[in-house]
Amino acid sequence: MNETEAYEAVRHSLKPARYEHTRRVVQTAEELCRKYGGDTEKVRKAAILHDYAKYRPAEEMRKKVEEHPELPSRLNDYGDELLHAFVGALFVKEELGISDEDIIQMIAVHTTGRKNMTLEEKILFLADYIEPGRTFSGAEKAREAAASSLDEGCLTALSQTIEFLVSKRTAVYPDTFEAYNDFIQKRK
Ligand code: DGI
Ligand code: FE
Ligand code: FE
Ligand code: FE
Repeated sequence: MNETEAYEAVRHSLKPARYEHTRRVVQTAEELCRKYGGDTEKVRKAAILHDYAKYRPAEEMRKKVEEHPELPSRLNDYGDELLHAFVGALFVKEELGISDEDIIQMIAVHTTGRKNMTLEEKILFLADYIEPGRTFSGAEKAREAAASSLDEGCLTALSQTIEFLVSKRTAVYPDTFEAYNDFIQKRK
């Protein structure tokens, strides 16, 4: 599947505003690749497809988690927002025939992050958080951090996400904490 076909697939799956978000994530991820390296072609493809499952019914995604032993069953205990990333990674494999594991993993961890993220995973995770359409308080702080360090950008995004979830009394997925701890412990 080439980029044009990938864009077509998401254009039909996403609302117009979400499609525009996707285009900005691709642009931002490409800029981060230029600055910090990484496989631009893979990052672009993952960025195009990253929110592919955003509008799938939560019930369908929860069922998918139950049916698939390769997806951790605890995913169903953390609210529906997480599912589009992990289940979306499975859908792009099954429905769009994407077979590149690096691309699939980038999509799977784009919402939560994880311990030992690859360069490309960090870039997509951060691009999703700082694309120019993100106007929430904190996005600008993450942009500033990202200007001098990819890891500091990710750490800022992770810590603000955790603060946000805690302020809403929402459960935090363990991978999000593990990603946060990992960046803190590797901080120079
Ligand atoms: O899909 P997007 O809106 O572009 O962005 P995203 O994939 O980063 O999803 C953001 C949502 O995910 C937001 O509502 C917060 C939620 N989220 C992020 N990390 C966690 C989380 N929700 C839970 N329960 N636990 C997390 O660790
Ligand atoms: Fe997302
Ligand atoms: Fe399957
Ligand atoms: Fe997104």
